[in-house]
Amino acid sequence: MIRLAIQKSGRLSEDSLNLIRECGISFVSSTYKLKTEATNFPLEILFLRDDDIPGYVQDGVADLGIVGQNVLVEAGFPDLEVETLGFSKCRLSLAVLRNEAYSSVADLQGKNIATSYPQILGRYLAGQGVQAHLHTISGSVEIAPSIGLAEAICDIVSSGSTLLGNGLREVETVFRSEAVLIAHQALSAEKQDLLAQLRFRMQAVRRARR
Ligand code: PRT
Ligand code: ZN
Repeated sequence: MIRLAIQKSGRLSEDSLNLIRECGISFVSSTYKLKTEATNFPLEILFLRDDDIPGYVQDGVADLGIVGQNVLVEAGFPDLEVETLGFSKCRLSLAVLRNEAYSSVADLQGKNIATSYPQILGRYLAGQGVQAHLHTISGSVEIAPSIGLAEAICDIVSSGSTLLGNGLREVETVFRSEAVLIAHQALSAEKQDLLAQLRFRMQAVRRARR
């Protein structure tokens, strides 16, 4: 039996469940249950908050997980990735108020930047030789400039309409992300074999979708 952690409810949930089903794996899921067992494959599914998934897989509490690369890299475990899954594509971008003058990332020197991704952003800015004050907030990051908390933000963007709606302009792409399959690094031989079977089926699903 191999244990897979997926997001309980959020942007990754439906696509994660669909992928497992398209792999030919059947299970019953209910909104109240935090785990379920597949009926035709030795798989147990755990439903968790996405932020908890990398740590659980790193520790081996879960053998496998499905999570966004943004959350995986921010958590500090990029090496757990074994397969890109092609859904939940988005980018982590820097944005400033629409009317703010901006010509390059050097303009952020000494500025306050609100973000939920201090690790990824910190590395990016260091690579650009820019020193800024990072304010870590866990949600509603887009409101920070209009209430005077920060001159810029760094947050997840997909369509761009949230930035637009908050009077913000996207100025730099810091990181590109999609959902990935992650695996514990010391799986038993039996679990490695189950992982290989799952990856084979996931790759077939992706080829069939194209
Ligand atoms: O409750 P839990 O902690 O499990 O969920 P969550 O609220 O932390 O995450 P959730 O469900 O919002 O997102 C899960 C993952 O989906 C993220 O980690 C990304 O990998 C991916 N993803 C893809 C997105 C988006 N697109 C996205 N648009 N995550 C968040 N957003 C948000 C963004 O933060 C911003 O507020 O949507 C807004 C921007 O969207 P646009 O379309 O207006 O640009
Ligand atoms: Zn989360």
